[in-house]
Amino acid sequence: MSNTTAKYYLQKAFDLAEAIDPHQTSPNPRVGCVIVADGKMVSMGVHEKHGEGHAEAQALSGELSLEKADVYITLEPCDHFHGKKTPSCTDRLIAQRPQKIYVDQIDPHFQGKNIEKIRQSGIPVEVCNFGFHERLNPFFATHIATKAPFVTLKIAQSLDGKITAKTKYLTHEKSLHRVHEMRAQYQAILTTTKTVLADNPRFDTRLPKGSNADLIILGDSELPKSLQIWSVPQRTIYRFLTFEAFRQSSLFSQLDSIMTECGTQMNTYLLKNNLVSAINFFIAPMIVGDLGLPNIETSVPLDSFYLKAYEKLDSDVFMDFRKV
Ligand code: AOF
Ligand code: ZN
Repeated sequence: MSNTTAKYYLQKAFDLAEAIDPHQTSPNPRVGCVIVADGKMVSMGVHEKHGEGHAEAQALSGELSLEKADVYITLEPCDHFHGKKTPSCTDRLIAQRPQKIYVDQIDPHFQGKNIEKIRQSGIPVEVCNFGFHERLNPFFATHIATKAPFVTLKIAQSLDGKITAKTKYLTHEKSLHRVHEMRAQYQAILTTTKTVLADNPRFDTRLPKGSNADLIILGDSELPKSLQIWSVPQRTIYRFLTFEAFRQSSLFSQLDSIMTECGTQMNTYLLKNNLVSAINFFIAPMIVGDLGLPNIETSVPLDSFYLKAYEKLDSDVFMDFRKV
């Protein structure tokens, strides 16, 4: 089997998983699986919801003979562990004996030991490392490795680095839409009482499909019930006095992903204290001058970040910087 064929079918498995809202599977990763026999895709499966069937289990349901079939999965199959909610995919694959299994990446939970177990049973397994799993689940990978969430500093600013202006929004419709897509991907949004009082935002996901992230508010100011944040359904609001208090809480280690919607001071604090995994800039073609507040208030070298992607969003520019 050529590398190109493995990539083609793992891409199919990736496409299935990419269509799933990460909120639904969280804290589990998004995983896709396709089964191929005689050069045809005979079955596919995807992990749709935390606690429910895994991608392999979905693809293997029904009367499928695997004798001449290859199985492609974006992640190493799972095995038993304390508190696990579904049966072991490793045992199921061993019982159904496919011809060969292609896995994109190992699961940091299991570190390749399930792949060894399958190989020991006589079924060949190839680990391809095309990066599909990481693209599907950057938060899962960071959270498992560090027990801390993946924090994205979101900054919408003018060309001269100002985050406020006379208008309510600096950036344009496509950027605002992208921010709503981001809100559906993260488990929580981090903000401050200062930002909530200044902007009266909702911090919800205004998309036909997509759930609301929970909201973490730092600061001690009172937040009157008339503010819009209180009228958003189906999300929890947590309050902490400081970031340090939040960091010490059990919530911090449970969350796999946070995006920020903060002002100058908190942006500076998070960057200076090395608490950020990514910085997403939305840059509007506007010079605000001394009519606005700066994105960050001190000099912070960004040597440990690289530019992962950039994109033109109408007349705005989006830049995604990631920690090396
Ligand atoms: C897979 N296929 O589709 C997913 C996997 O509590 P459970 O039974 O849902 O198991 C959760 C663990 O299984 C999760 O932490 C991760 O290591 C793995 N996820 N594995 O074989 C899947 N979603
Ligand atoms: Zn599984």
